[in-house]
Amino acid sequence: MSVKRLCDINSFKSILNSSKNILVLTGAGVSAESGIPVFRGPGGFWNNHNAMELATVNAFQRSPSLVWGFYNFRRKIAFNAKPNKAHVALAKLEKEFEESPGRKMTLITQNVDGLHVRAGSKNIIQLHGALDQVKCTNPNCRVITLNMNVPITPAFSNDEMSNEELAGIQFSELPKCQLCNSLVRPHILWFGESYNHNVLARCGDLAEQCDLCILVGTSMTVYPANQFALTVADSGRTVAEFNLNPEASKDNFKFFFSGPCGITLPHALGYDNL
Ligand code: BV8
Ligand code: ZN
Repeated sequence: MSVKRLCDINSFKSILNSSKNILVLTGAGVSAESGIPVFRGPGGFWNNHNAMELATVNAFQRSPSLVWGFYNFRRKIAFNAKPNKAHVALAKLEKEFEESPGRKMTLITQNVDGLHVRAGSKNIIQLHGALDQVKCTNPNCRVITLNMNVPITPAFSNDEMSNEELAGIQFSELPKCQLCNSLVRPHILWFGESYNHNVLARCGDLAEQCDLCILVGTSMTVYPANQFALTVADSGRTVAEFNLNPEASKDNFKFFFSGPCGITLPHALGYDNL
């Protein structure tokens, strides 16, 4: 890394305290200490499938029951997980900003586990959807509903089912829309699916307008979610990254705090007694 990286808390805190408009971007690493496997690395596999292969429209069209088996597994982990101190610290920071006139904090998360919402974050964009919501596949319906059922239907009650057994689950046993009885899918943005144009435009505006970007627990792999922090840094504004290691970090990110963000983030934000 050619540029010297600041990781001194006092310099960070003085920039934080003078910031009016903060954009926080989080990825799977912010939920790792809550027991949610990150996307890449060993956690990115389920039943010998790479998560990336299953998080696609083609996979769902090929075998909706196998993909529902994958999401049923992830829903169970997410719904039983608890927000960790990084989630709580970000919710606390947002509340502090809300209470000081003229200051704003917005959180964009790539995660679908819902832990930021459960920690109390309100000004949040769940860019890739949420595990606790399902969407009707009927193009004339497409209703999105909250669904916390674990298992998603009784057919998925055995956690040890093989890929073959999952693929063999009958269509009649898959989750259906309460309005039109069509098949529902996870309300998740899959690989190859386009973002809602307005949401993407809003995220771009937030990246253009913020005076500080706090980047937590992301490998910066997924496009275009990986562009927002680059927009901030490329325009000379401050990006402070919190990650286990500088694997995907950029030279023009002004701060890099290395280590588990459940420890480094509350400390940097001055919340040592969470
Ligand atoms: C789109 C829902 C067009 C699913 C997700 C080739 C090259 C480049 C790009 C592409 C390409 N081929 C295709 C693309 C585009 C593709 C893409 O980016 N693919 C990548 C993977 C190659 N993108 C898309 O398809 C997107 N759509 O591009 O449409 C378009 C574009 C613009 C405008 C209109 C249309 C849609 C992508 C949405 C995918 N859905 N989630 C689900 O969850 O089931 S993304 C998925 O990956 C997760 O949400 C996850 O959050 C996200 C990103 O990964 P990370 O969050 O970064 O997690 P990762 O495991 O990678 O890293 C964890 C990090 O945490 C590591 O850095 C680690 O060090 C750190 N960490 C771990 N523990 C800790 C920690 N840090 C701190 N503390 C810790 N304790
Ligand atoms: Zn419907």
